[in-house]
Amino acid sequence: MKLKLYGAMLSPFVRKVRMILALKNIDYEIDTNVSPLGVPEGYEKIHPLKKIPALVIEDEGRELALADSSAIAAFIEKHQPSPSLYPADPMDYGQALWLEEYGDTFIAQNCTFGVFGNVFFSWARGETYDPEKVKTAFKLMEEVIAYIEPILGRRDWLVGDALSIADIGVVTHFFNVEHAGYRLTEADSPTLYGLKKRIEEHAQLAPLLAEERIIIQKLKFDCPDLTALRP
Ligand SMILES: N[C@@H](CCC(=O)N[C@@H](CS)C(=O)NCC(=O)O)C(=O)O
Repeated sequence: MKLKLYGAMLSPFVRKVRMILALKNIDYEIDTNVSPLGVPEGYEKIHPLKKIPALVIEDEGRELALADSSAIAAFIEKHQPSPSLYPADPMDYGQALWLEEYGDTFIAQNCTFGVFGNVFFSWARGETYDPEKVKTAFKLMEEVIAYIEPILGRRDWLVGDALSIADIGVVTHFFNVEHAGYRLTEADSPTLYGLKKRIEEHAQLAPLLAEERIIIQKLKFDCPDLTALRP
């Protein structure tokens, strides 16, 4: 089976898929020439909404173009169940799916788009970011922390006792906030900070983040320090 992933590596959703592929040690090709700044002609045949990521799967003469990180993640799990990123217990499974969705929607719209989207894409367009949008995003980040902290409690992972799609789907967004100029601190949330650190230092995931930092350096992105905008 041949897999080709489409999407720029700094996208939280592309990172989500790359982390899953790395954890399962699956080989794939990647076309990073597709981003919110522009997609190649004909990309709508792969992703009708022209978003990233998309995954094209070729297997014994069959071809499938899959759009949306959650559909891609579920496909990868079926394709290669081990190590499983979806809890076996039905209630844990439901909770993991919900937390993935919470990351894909509320956290993405508020934290990623309000901080990284605003700061990084303004820079890419030669414009100045809107600090008010960053402040609003940071207020909403407090809501996220308040919701996530009791779920995580004193455990290592959000659901059950192993790294799951829930951890990846939630934490991916905090790497975008960091790329844009704010690194989550222990004072923000000791437990979420700990979870992010476990992912950041994970032997199979750390190289992906290192690769992203090199991309940022190569782009010569003038990363601001957003600390003063925190409430
Ligand atoms: N729910 C989708 C979200 C994908 C998404 O919004 N991707 C962003 C980049 S991070 C995008 O392509 N934005 C361009 C657009 O909305 O036109 C997923 O999980 O794949």
